[in-house]
Amino acid sequence: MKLSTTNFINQKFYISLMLFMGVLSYDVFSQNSSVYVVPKPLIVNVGPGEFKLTDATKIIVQANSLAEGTKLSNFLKKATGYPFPVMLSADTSAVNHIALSLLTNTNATIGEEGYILTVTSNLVTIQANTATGLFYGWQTLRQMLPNKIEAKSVVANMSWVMPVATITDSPRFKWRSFMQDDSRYFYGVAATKKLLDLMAMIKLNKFHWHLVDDHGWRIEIRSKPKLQSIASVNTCSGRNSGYYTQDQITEIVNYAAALHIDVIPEIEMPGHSVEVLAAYPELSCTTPTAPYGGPFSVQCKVGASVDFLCAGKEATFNFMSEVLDEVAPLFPASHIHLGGDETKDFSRWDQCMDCSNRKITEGLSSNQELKTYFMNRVANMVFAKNKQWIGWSGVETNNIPPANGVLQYWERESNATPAAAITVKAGYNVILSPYDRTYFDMCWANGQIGAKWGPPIDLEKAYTYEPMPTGLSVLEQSRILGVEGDIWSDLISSEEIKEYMVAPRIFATSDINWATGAKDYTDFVQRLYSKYERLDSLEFNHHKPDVIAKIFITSQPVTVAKADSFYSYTFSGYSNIGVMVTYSALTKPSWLNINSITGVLSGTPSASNIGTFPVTLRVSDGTLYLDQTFLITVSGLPGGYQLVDDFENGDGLTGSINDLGFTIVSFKAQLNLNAGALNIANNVGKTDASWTTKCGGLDYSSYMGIQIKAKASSNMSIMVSLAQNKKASINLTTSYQTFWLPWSSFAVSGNSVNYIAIGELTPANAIVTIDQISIGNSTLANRISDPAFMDSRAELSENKLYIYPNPFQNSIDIMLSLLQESWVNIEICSINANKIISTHSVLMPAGDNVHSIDATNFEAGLYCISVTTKDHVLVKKLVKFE
Ligand code: TNX
Repeated sequence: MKLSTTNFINQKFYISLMLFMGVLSYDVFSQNSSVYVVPKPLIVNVGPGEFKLTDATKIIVQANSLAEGTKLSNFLKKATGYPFPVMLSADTSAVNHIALSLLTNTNATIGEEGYILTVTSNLVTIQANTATGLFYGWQTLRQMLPNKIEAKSVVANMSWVMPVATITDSPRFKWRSFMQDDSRYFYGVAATKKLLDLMAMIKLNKFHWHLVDDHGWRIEIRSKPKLQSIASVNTCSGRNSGYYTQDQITEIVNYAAALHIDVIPEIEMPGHSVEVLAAYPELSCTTPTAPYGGPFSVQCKVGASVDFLCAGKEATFNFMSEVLDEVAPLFPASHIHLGGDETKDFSRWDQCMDCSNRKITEGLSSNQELKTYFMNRVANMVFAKNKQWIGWSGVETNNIPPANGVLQYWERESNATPAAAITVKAGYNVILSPYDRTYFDMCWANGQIGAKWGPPIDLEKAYTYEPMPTGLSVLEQSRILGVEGDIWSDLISSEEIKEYMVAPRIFATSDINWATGAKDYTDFVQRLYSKYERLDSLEFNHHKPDVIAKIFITSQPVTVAKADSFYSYTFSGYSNIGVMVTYSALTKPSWLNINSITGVLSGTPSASNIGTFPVTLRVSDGTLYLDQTFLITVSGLPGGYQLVDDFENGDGLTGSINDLGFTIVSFKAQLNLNAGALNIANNVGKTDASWTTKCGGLDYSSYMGIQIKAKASSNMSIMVSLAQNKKASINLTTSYQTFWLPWSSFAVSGNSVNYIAIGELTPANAIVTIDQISIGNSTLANRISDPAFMDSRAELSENKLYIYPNPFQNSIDIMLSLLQESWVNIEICSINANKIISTHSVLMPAGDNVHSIDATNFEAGLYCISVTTKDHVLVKKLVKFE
């Protein structure tokens, strides 16, 4: 499959000439993928535009995607504070939602774990063959949102946007594994879950749990109490005691399952087992003077003990059988790891009477054959539980694992790769974890903390590992199951150090396992930078890039703003040496402000700001800086109709309409900008007319204000009608006159700014319909059917637009009649919350249409519904939800 990355966003990154601590560094790179996702997705097509999460965004699911939709909702809620209701629906036509669905016809390209993620400006869809695919789809979605989406509590003033994109993705390897060694240092439930969380974000799917070794037994075996009371206790300096109860194991296994991670327990044998002998010395070899050795103790020092489980005694196999009887049911995964490594010094078996007898009775000629016998017997116990087993290299003979085991090669790459080729050619499955590439307990660099028996593993060394031997057939290649990253804990004495060794090298494990195509370290590093901030949000300690200090820009600019609406975008940068950075703008439009601490860009462009402007932002740590230039396009209304309800002045309708004792059941208004002055951009104040709703004078009992401010020389007419034969008197005032206008339309013309207010509705409880307000000679009806005012698209025919019922309850029905097929946008704003809460884009045929909007999650209050074709706001109505 071909990897193609297309980037439509015109964007360049520059690292300026930097003088730092006497080191001159010049580094220029350009972004080659504007989605910073690890692991790299297969096919990415980006932009233009963005999708924005709002407090009205819904998650649409069917029964079989409900679980993933709920997880996504819970994830997104944390940082945004939005509700993200999960709705069971087959109808995915409404906008402003994220729809998760399982494909009804299997898509072979994406396979069992892949997904197709489509982000448009008004909806997001994730499709997959399986729930796992949906899960990985939202892991990608998650990484396309601002880094702060990982925050554990609500982050204010954020614009939660992701770039418009289509991503088709599936993994290269199916065994994408990470190992944690709990024996040498016991991490406990919370730390283990934290690692699983990180693994899931980067699509690792096997958690290999090294639970037992010389330094501690960490899984409760109820039939073997001394494993708990003796083998799990390690009081040596730098080590600790503890074990996972079976309930905790189940808790973690279930937690992992929700993250689509299988947990593979490792029960080491026959070496690396001295902690078992400390508890049950009778399982050790005979000595020249006794039936078994000891006393043994749970080990302190690094390195394997020479004392193994005795291969001659039946008690050893009974012990293993009883242990596996308890272990196997706790782990639903298909495999159990049986260790089998590092039994180089067989001196104990050599001197053991029981082992000698075993060799004689079984016709075994070497200790290696005795070990094979040992592994065969235990492997058969595993098979009896319908599971496969895995062994570390060292367990095999001539590259062939005993008892059809999966062989995990840990030798250095130069040995492991050719050995793996032999094993797979012989028909066996292999997992690769060469210590010089994947053992993340190795130091990052010489002189730093960590193991030194292999080479330092920096990020590049971790990332550039290519596991596939050359010259294999497709079938043989499929037996290379995948790569494992390993965190051994021999030299680790805290969770913090573990995390530092793990991150971000674990991202290399992820990319190697998932990404197809040529490795590109620069691209990997670029994708990785934004993950440092995520690790910070996840409070996951990490190693920082091992280069001279640099500033990185980690945000994905969104470059479209809309006139008259609030624009907010978080510009984020990162200093790799942890120095605090500040933000500034070198060039920017005047309406845009930047917060120097948070990097939030915000402002409200007016119609006069329509156009495209370069914005150059600078992130700086005081010494170094990095500039990023991008273009912001302010798109406006193309002229024609505009009704501006800016809900300013305290939005007097909020909560007060009830106090007034009546309900506006519908409101249609249209401003006819005089034919010669349709170009908004050319007009002072940028709207030829505007209206605001407010309770003037704050005296609700006597005055409800709808103020209309019109440009000089405008003609206005206001028609007011009352429903249900109610009576009302309407007081219209201008700045220079007062008119009483019962039951009729009223026209005013003037040569100065006119203010008209409607007030004093009597009696209380009258239901009023303010049917139409127009400025100019046209009425709504003739304007919308007049092609001269409209573009070539169909528009509303007649003023047939009804919103009912009102007050609405669980749904709002919008009825409108079109002259011909047209896209119609419906925007619902909450007057109480003073913001747009939901938008719908619907392609409607000519004729009468009814569009229903689910309002079950709306809170009681007043809403404004505007109906737009193209960019023309045709009508706004006030409706009420009880
Ligand atoms: C090798 S290779 C081990 C572990 C140690 C690790 C330390 C292999 C299967 N075992 O027992 O913890 O090195 O780096």
